This record gives sequence, structure tokens and C-alpha cells, in this order.
Amino acid sequence: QVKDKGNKQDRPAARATNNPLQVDGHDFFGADPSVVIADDGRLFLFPTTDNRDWNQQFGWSSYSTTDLVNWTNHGVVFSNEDSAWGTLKAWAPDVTKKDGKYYLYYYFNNGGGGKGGVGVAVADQAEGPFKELTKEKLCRGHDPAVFGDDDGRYWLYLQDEVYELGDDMASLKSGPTNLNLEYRPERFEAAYVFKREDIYYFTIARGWNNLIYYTGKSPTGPFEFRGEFMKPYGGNNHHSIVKYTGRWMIFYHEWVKNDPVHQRQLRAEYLNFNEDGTIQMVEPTEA
Ligand code: FUB
Repeated sequence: QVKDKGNKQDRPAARATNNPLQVDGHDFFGADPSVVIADDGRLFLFPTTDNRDWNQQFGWSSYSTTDLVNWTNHGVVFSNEDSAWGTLKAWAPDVTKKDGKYYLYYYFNNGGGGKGGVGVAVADQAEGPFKELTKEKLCRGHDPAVFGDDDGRYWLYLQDEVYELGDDMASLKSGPTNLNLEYRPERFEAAYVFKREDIYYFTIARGWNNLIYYTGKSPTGPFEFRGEFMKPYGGNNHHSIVKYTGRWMIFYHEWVKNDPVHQRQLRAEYLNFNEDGTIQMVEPTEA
């Protein structure tokens, strides 16, 4: 069940499936979901707010849950109306928390040709409201991914380059440093980094082919290539990975089938690991 707090648009009818997120009557439209566990234990998803067509977004939405069954739709939590420089094509976000505050890293394409960039907004609670901290672009590149390490340092990834974030989370302490991946696909995007049992995982979407990953002993590598862990499921599988109530999960999106306006919607799967820390292939839950 989704308790709606706005953000409803004229959208195709949702379908009921067995996917953990595809509950009957949901409206989990959007893509590139970022996931954060709030200090009070709620799980928050922050997808793009696709405006019917995948490439017409002006902001980011938020949904929260405590049980993965009942969801609250918090509506659009940050958009071009809240930005000094962002105009259009509000692509993939990533949200992190630090010292009780929530930081939304976003990318406005602004029409391309170098006009786009990454910014950050802050909120006192995960459901917002978010306020822009960067009155101009922080850096170039799309699909920002933020990783906060146990030592209190935060890292910002843009494809295979990494910056260290300043203590204010809105400046860059160092970088960009190239990760010098031993295997670098010709086309990739949607980086995501997480840590499990002292292993750092750098995951990316290899075009629209599959999700692949690397492991390392530090957030900046060196990273060893480990291969694929998920086949394509109707898109680039732009994803976030989190441990919630004892189980690891991956959140991603698919393209609504037979939808003439190219709508995207959210999905989730459970993620399992082998004894040596390698990731077992994710099997998308079929409808
Ligand atoms: O949502 C816009 C773009 O689509 C993202 O930045 C890419 O990762 C792809 O999912």
C-alpha cells in the first residue's frame, strides 16, 4: 500500500507482480533510486521524478517505509525550483547522511553540451525539505555516487573518478583521482559503492548490458574486477545497495513494458554473498 502525499501524475496503470516493490496499486514511477536508512530506522528511496518521458525530469521524489510493504510518498523533495542553477533533466541522485543531516547529491543536465553539473542540497530529516548548498556546480559528470566510510571520510564518485568531500559536504577536499580500473568497459555509468565486512565494492552498469563489480581494500582502490552480478532488466539497472533489517537488497529500475512514453519504475531484489565475499548473481523477480 502506498499512502500518497502528492506527486501523482497521469501515469499508466501499475501492475501487480511478485517483486518486493511491485505491490498492487503502487506508483513507484521514476528511476535511478538512491537508498538511505534514516536515523529512526525508516528506509528512504530517492528516485528521479520522471515526468512521463524518461528524459523530462525536474526534481527528485522520496518514498519511505518501515516494512517494505507500506510506503509513504513524500512527493518531490528537491527540484529545479529550489536550485540557483539547475534547470532541466534532473538525472540520477544519491543521498547520504552525516551527523544527523541528509545530503542529496544531484545532477542537472541542463540541456547538455557541458551546461550540466553536480550539486548538493541538505535537510534536517530524510523527507526534506532540502536546501541547496551549492550556488554553482560542484563538479562535472553525471550519476554522482557518495560513500561515507567508517572513519568519517566521504567520497564522491563520478564514473571511475573519485573526489574526497570536504567536511561541509559541499566542497571538494581532493580529486578527481582516477581509479585506474584494471578492466574499464568502453561504455559505463551508474557507479555505486558500498562496504561489507571490510570489503569495498565498486559497482557499475556496463552500458545496458549488465551490472559488474570490483572489490578493494579502500574506497579509492585499487579495485579487482570480479565480473557481472546482474543481467539487464529492461534498462541500465541504475541501482543502490543497502543492508536493511538483516538482508542485503538492491534497488533499481525497469522500463514499463509496452509504454509509448518510455516510463520507468522501481524494483528491488535481495542480494546474496558467497563465503569469500563475491556476489551471487541477482535473479530479477519475474512478474
Ligand atoms: O535518469 C537519467 C539517466 O538514465 C541516468 O543518469 C542514467 O544512469 C540512466 O539511468
